[in-house]
Amino acid sequence: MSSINYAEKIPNNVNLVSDRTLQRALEHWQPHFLEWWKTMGPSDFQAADVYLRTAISVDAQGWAHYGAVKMPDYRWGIFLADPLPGRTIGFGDQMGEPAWQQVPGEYRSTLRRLIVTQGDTEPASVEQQRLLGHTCPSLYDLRNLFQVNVEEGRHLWAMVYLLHAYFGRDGREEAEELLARHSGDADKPRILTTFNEPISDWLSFYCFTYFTDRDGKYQLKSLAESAFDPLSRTCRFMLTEEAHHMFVGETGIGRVVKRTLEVMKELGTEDPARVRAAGAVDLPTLQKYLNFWCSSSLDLFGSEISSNSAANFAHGLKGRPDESQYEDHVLREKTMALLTPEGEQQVPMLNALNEVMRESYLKDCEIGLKRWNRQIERAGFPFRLTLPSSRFRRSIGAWAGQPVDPQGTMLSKKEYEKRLPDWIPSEADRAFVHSLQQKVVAPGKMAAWIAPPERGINNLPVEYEYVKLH
Ligand code: BYC
Repeated sequence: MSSINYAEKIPNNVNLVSDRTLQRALEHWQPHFLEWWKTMGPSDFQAADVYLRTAISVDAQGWAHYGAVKMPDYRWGIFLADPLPGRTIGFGDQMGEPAWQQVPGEYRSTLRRLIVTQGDTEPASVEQQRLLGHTCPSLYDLRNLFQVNVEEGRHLWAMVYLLHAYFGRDGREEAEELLARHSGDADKPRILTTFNEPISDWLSFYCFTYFTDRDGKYQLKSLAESAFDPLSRTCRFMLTEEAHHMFVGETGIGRVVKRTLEVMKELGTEDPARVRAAGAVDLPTLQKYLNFWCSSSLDLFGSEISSNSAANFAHGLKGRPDESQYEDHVLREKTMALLTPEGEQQVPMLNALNEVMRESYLKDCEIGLKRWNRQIERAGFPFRLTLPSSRFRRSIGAWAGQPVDPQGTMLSKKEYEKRLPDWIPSEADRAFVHSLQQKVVAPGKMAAWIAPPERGINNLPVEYEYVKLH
């Protein structure tokens, strides 16, 4: 197991010191990153001491290090999972051949594009969340937000390392561009739509970490299968960090549900207006937020029928998550039935892989829903939260722009437009959720619309002062 060298300017476990040119290039990028962090990262709080975890090695126990850190001093660096000796390509037409330690010329631009797209999402999410600290529901949540933010910053480092180390001058230019595009910027937006949506309240933050970070899990898992071994190794390590982000989402929504149920029981009613008047998020509003972020994240898998996905798989660039669970790793003979607005089509399996991923993603999304619905059922209320159909409110693929309701039923355009505010947050819903957002920073105290977590971080009590504000 390789340990991480923190003595160097850029912490790393890739023996950066042995490649002076690369080291210098990355040291040149480092101040640009820090400048970006200061201007586009969390607004204020840069002088606060935050109880953060920092990786000290890349194995499962590597998270041992927790301590108070000022965010700009966080040791962002380059950590790759250890190489698997003799690793071979696990899928596609070159299956069984040795994995690549360098980028084959013919796949250079496609791989660069995949890495840039992945890399672009990481700083984008930090930008989307930059104002949330001002309305944190507790110090515990504030700390979790910042943990997520610094790790997204590190994920950017992971992709920038690959660009610098393997893509020469083009890669260095792309690394600069990753800091030049900004979430929601009219002239230079982030690449994928979801990462241009504002996250201006904590309910959106929990939904984003639940749904969008889970897309991250699926995309990283599929890139972890890549024949390009450095990409595979860096994604494998990123996945260990991703798990905490989804935890923040799942427990965040669970705590909102818990508080809402307490209020509903106290009042003895399900009436959304009365729940709102008592300062909690009514369940129909929560459902709208789930519909919004789930449907937005479903677009991140790309089109149902995609020649890009076919080529990426056949060439060994991007596999399916947990590729080894499947029997057929070449997929030249298989087809899949896909429902499009024109009816059912038999599509070569290679071209349907985005949909295969989207389906397994949706199954994974059900886990939280089951848990939250169990809470509601136990409290004795008939309401059930659901996931929208993967045909609802799509902007990419066969269902893009189709007037489909959250159950997946096709409507007339007029009917759809009329009913859309019943399915996703309206201006009034957003204004209501915003009105609940108030900064609570007394240790152990929570905003009134959310229940406390069941336990604190790293066995510390919930009352611990996770962020020292000075
Ligand atoms: N928005 O064949 P198609 C994360 C473009 S999240 C805008 O349908 P393909 C994170 C596409 O680029 C994970 N454009 O799809 C989470 C293509 O353009 P060109 C991020 C889109 O190529 C939380 C055209 O449409 N990781 O890590 O099979 C916090 C046709 O493409 C969109 C990755 O994205 C869209 N939603 O797949 C922090 C992995 N969808 O080529 C972080 C890397 C498609 O015609 N990227 N387009 O100009 C990929 O694997 C693929 O690029 C995609 C698209 C899955 C995104």
